[in-house]
Amino acid sequence: RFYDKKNVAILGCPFNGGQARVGVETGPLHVLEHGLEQQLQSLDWTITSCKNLTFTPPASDPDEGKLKRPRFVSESTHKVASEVADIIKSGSFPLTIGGDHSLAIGTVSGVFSQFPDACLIWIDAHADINTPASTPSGNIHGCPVSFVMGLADPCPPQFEWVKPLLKANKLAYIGLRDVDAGEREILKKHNIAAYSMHHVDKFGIGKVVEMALEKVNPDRSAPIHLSLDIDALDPQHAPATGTPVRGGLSLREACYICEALAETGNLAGMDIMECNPVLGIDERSVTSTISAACSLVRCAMGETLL
Ligand code: 5AB
Ligand code: MN
Ligand code: MN
Ligand code: MN
Repeated sequence: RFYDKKNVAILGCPFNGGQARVGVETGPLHVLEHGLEQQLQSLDWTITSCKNLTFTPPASDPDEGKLKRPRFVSESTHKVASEVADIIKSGSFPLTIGGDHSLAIGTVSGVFSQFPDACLIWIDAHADINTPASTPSGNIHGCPVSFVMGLADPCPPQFEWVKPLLKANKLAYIGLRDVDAGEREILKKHNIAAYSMHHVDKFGIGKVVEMALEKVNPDRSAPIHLSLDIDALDPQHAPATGTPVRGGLSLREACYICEALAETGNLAGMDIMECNPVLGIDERSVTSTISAACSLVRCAMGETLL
């Protein structure tokens, strides 16, 4: 294990600067109000800290090329990176609750600064690997992977602190179904392991997880960081999110991924991102999204292992 016995530190990140829709910053509060702490405690985890960070937008934050709110995202994710690194140094498992997925610039930087040989499993409808040049929207939540791989060339000046710690052969995706043309090129060029919904249908989720682990963690000994975007789930199960795409993972398939990673005993960090309660059309759609997020965390933290 990569942390002291069943110690977890929860990092709430009420951050929305990586995209345009208000409400995603309320995700952490909803997840915690749903009882996640008690749920983890009943799985025998000790919560060593549960901190809510505060993020204050700078007075001035002009676009950098196409990128929107570059300073706000950079300063916020830098803070997250150092918090995550501190959590790991203190011997706890870092569980980060977003907030939008640009936060992963921070979580991945923090985890890989402590575990340079780690690998990254990215569960998402989207590849989030746009560069400052390829981004169609300028929203940085569509770019975090390219930043931590150092593909942003030139690196935007605000993000000079981000080190290229993630190598292409240490990254695997599951759940993709909305990948931009520029992203497709990048995935091909770097030969990145990418399992789309097509692969999930073709091989079944069990085989897909096995193939992903074989690619990024062939001897099964490296630490694993799991970054989970709730929009990986089909909108039927997680409607309250900013960029829903139909035809996604069933709740069981997503839970299975988390369980299989828990089963490796090598999880070293986890993100649960992009729940946006404000976008739920009614109370039920909010509750189902938040409760799905909590289920996925519990599965990754051992709930369904017998
Ligand atoms: B999410 C898109 N590829 O770059 C872009 O929700 C969508 O963190 C990004 O996965 C979605 O704007 C980012 C079109
Ligand atoms: Mn997504
Ligand atoms: Mn994402
Ligand atoms: Mn999204």
